[in-house]
Amino acid sequence: MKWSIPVLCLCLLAGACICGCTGNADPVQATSAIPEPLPGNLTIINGDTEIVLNWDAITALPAFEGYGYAVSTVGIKYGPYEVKGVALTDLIALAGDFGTENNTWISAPDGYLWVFDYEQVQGEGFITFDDGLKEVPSPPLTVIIMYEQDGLPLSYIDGGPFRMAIATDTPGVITEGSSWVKWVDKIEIK
Ligand SMILES: Nc1nc2c(c(=O)[nH]1)N[C@H]1C(S)=C(S)[C@@H](COP(=O)(O)O)O[C@H]1N2
Ligand SMILES: [Mo]
Repeated sequence: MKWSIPVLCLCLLAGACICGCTGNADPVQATSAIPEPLPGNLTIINGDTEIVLNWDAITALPAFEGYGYAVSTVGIKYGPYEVKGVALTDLIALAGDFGTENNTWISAPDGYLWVFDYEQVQGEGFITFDDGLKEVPSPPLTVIIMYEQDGLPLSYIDGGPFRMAIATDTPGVITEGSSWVKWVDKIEIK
C-alpha cells in the first residue's frame, strides 16, 4: 500500500514520456495532420486557346474568400463552409474574350457536366434558399473554382482538388448542389 503512490507516479511519468517521445519523433505522424493538395490540372479552352493550370498556378491567382452552403437534389444540406478559390470570371479571362452569347461548360473526369450561361458566370440567376430551405431573394453571389474548404485543401471526397462553388459574402445562403461540380478538370467556353 505504501508503495502504490510512488509506483503510480513512476508509471505515469514513463507513460507520458513514451507518448511524448513517439509523438514528436515520428515525422509521418507529425505531418499527416496537414493534408497535401491533391495533384491535378485544370484546362481552360476558348476557341483555339487552351491553357493548363496546376495547383500552384491557380492558388497564385487573386483569391475569393467567402461562404458556401449547398443542398442536394434529395434535400441533404452540406455546409455551411468557409470557401476559398478563384472567381470563374478571372479564370475565363485568362483564355480570352467571353460575352453574353457564350455558355461555359464545366466538366469532370466522371463525365459530369454542368453548363453555366453568361449571367450565371457573373453570379446571377441562381435560386437561393435560407437555412430552412425557404427560397429567398439572391444576395450577391460569386462563382468560384474552390480549392480550400474550411481552411484546408479540398479533399477528394469533397470534390478536390478543384470544385465549383457558389460563394457568398455572408454565411447561411444555400444554393443547389447540382452546380457544385466536383473534380473539375475542364472549363470550356462555347
Ligand atoms: N463530378 C461530379 N460533380 C457533381 C456530381 C457528380 O455526379 N459528379 N453531382 C452533383 C450533384 S447533383 C450534387 S447534389 C452534388 C452532391 O455533392 P456531394 O457529393 O458533395 O454530396 O454534387 C454535384 N457535383
Ligand atoms: Mo444533386
